[in-house]
Formats: sequence, C-alpha cells, structure tokens
Amino acid sequence: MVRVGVADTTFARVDMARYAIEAIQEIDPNAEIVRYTVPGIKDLPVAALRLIEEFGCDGVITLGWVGSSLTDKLSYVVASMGLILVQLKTRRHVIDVTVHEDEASSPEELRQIAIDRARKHARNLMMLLLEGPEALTPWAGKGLRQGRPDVGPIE
Ligand code: RDL
Ligand code: RDL
Ligand code: RDL
Repeated sequence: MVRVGVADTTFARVDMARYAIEAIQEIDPNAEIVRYTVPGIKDLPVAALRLIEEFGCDGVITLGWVGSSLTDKLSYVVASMGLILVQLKTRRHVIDVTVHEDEASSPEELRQIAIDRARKHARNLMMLLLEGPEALTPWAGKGLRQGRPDVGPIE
C-alpha cells in the first residue's frame, strides 16, 4: 500500500490539499494519506522530511503559495531549494506545487490555477510512486503544463 504525504500551508489562499487528496484517492482509493499543515512555504521542507522519515511516506506533495513581493519570491527560492535537498537526502519524490500570487490578475483565475496544478501534480506523484521512473515517459516532450492548458510539442 502506498502512503502519501500532503503538506500545505495556512498562508495559501486556496485549500489545494483538498483537491490533491481527491486526485490521489481517484487513482488509488486505498492510498494512505498523511496531512501536515504548516504556517508557510519555508516550513514545508521539514514537514516533507518528517513525513518521509518519521511518518513513513513513500512520497510527498507540497502545496505552497507565494506572495507577489520580492521578499516572498526570495522565500520561495530558499523553500524550493530546501525541498530539493529533502529529495536528495531521502531519495523520495517531493512534488512541489506552487502558486504565485502574480500569475493571474483575478482571484478566480488564481483559484483555477491552484486547483488544476494541485490535481495534475497529485496524479504525477501517484504515477511515479505506483509505476516508477518510466510512468510519465509516454508524455515526454509533450509540453504538459500544470495550472494552465498544455502548450504541446514543437513539431
Ligand atoms: O517559519 C515562519 C515563516 O518564516 C514561514 O512560514 C515563511 O514561509 C512565511 N513566509 C514569508 O515569511 C514570506 O516572506 C511566506 C511567504 N513570504 C510566502 O510568500 N508564502 C508563504 N510563506 O507560504
Ligand atoms: O515538483 C513539481 C514542480 O514544481 C516541478 O516539476 C517544476 O520543475 C515545474 N516547473 C515550474 O514549476 C516552473 O515554474 C518547471 C518550470 N517552471 C520550467 O520552466 N521548466 C520545467 N519545470 O521543466
Ligand atoms: O509561461 C506561463 C507558465 O507556464 C509559467 O509562468 C510557469 O512558471 C508557471 N508555473 C509556476 O509558476 C509554478 O510555480 C508552473 C508550475 N509551477 C508548475 O508546476 N507547472 C507549470 N507551471 O506548468
């Protein structure tokens, strides 16, 4: 049985974990889910590390939200590097779902980006966990995007 960590923040303005969990359960109704909520993105790396090392998760999806100021963007760079270090230390996937507040002009569009990105990356994580390194190979080079429609390949 696969155990999936779902780490999210109180900073985010959309409950992305809800959509990620829905997508995980659509793929594997028996998946065990461990949720861990922290204040903000810089707290996600330790949550991901604990989900893997202490709570026995096979992989983690993190759901972060980045404000529009330079300070926020710098916070994201360090948080993202932290998540990468967790992956390298644990040899487990930590799929980093991030929505940037300045990606869209309206709150409704941001919400749609957040939901789509959370769902699609939850599926990506499940494929990697259930089927391994070649799970996504059929879509290699296909211009897939999360949060917006796919852009497709350049022929
Ligand atoms: O450890 C407590 C906080 O430092 C931590 O939660 C930070 O991630 C909070 N935070 C910032 O300090 C910031 O400048 C966040 C952002 N920007 C941000 O854009 N998104 C966050 N947290 O989730
Ligand atoms: O872990 C899930 C994603 O965070 C990860 O796959 C990222 O590499 C996806 N990604 C971005 O989030 C982004 O802002 C990519 C790009 N830009 C990019 O330019 N090229 C990518 N991925 O391959
Ligand atoms: O060109 C428009 C977008 O593709 C570009 O802005 C991407 O960087 C958007 N994006 C993020 O900002 C991000 O944090 C994406 C991801 N994560 C992601 O995981 N997958 C994407 N885009 O397709």
